[in-house]
Amino acid sequence: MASTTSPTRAPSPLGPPQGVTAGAVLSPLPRDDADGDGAAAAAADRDAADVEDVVSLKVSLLGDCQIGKTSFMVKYVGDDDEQNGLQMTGLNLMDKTLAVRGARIAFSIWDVAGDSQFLDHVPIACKDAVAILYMFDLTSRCTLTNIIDWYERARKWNKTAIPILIGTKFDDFAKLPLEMQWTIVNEARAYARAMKATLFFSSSTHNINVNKIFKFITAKLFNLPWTVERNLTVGEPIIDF
Ligand SMILES: Nc1nc2c(ncn2[C@@H]2O[C@H](COP(=O)(O)OP(=O)(O)OP(=O)(O)O)[C@@H](O)[C@H]2O)c(=O)[nH]1
Ligand SMILES: [Mg+2]
Repeated sequence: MASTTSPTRAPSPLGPPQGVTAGAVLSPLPRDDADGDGAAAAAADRDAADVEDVVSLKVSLLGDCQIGKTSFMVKYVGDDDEQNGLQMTGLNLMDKTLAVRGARIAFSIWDVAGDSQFLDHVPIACKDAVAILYMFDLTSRCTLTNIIDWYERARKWNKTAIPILIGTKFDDFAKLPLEMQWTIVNEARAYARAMKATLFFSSSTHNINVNKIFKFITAKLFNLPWTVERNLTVGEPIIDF
């Protein structure tokens, strides 16, 4: 997966993922994630108006307060471009456009603040999402327990999105005694199984498994021959499915 755009007018070599139409969710960004490459950014600007070339994929982030949702989104998208985000009380939106095998994909990421006063945003954030990221803080067990509530809230509005369970702050978690980690690993795996979700431990601070999660979503949606490696070693960032 490249992070620069490769404009194409031919039908997407990927074909649309199930239930997703090109440009269906949000307009593409005025610029892409070109790692600071000015030429690539300019190219992205030129064809930004060409919505048909872009497959929009909406992804929602849910979970308790202060578990690291916004940090995760900002780590993935980058915070150096103020144009690619939209902020409302309790709801943040960021877009990131990338090229996959000659097609352009625009991830539209909807981050709902965890406080209960913002629960009204859950329906709009979940409708039409292709993936829902259920997030909890690995160092706070109650945030994992509360995942079940987030799951039920989201499923009311969207039963087809790919469910992903994400344990955040792996950097802090890795400092805990191994027995304590072991307990949380087992509990998180049980939740993931119950939700039929893929489980990832991540750290935005240390950039662990952030890009990989979006790569996983892309590969799964488009049936790309990229698979994640399972990692069940306690003390390491777990990936289970
Ligand atoms: N150690 C560590 N801290 C993190 C990580 N990600 C986020 N944090 C910290 O966790 C706190 C909350 O992060 P946010 O991203 O604001 O959490 P949120 O889930 O968006 O919170 P709400 O918007 O209130 O729902 C901040 O102090 C972050 O710096 C991480 O990977 N490791
Ligand atoms: Mg937030």
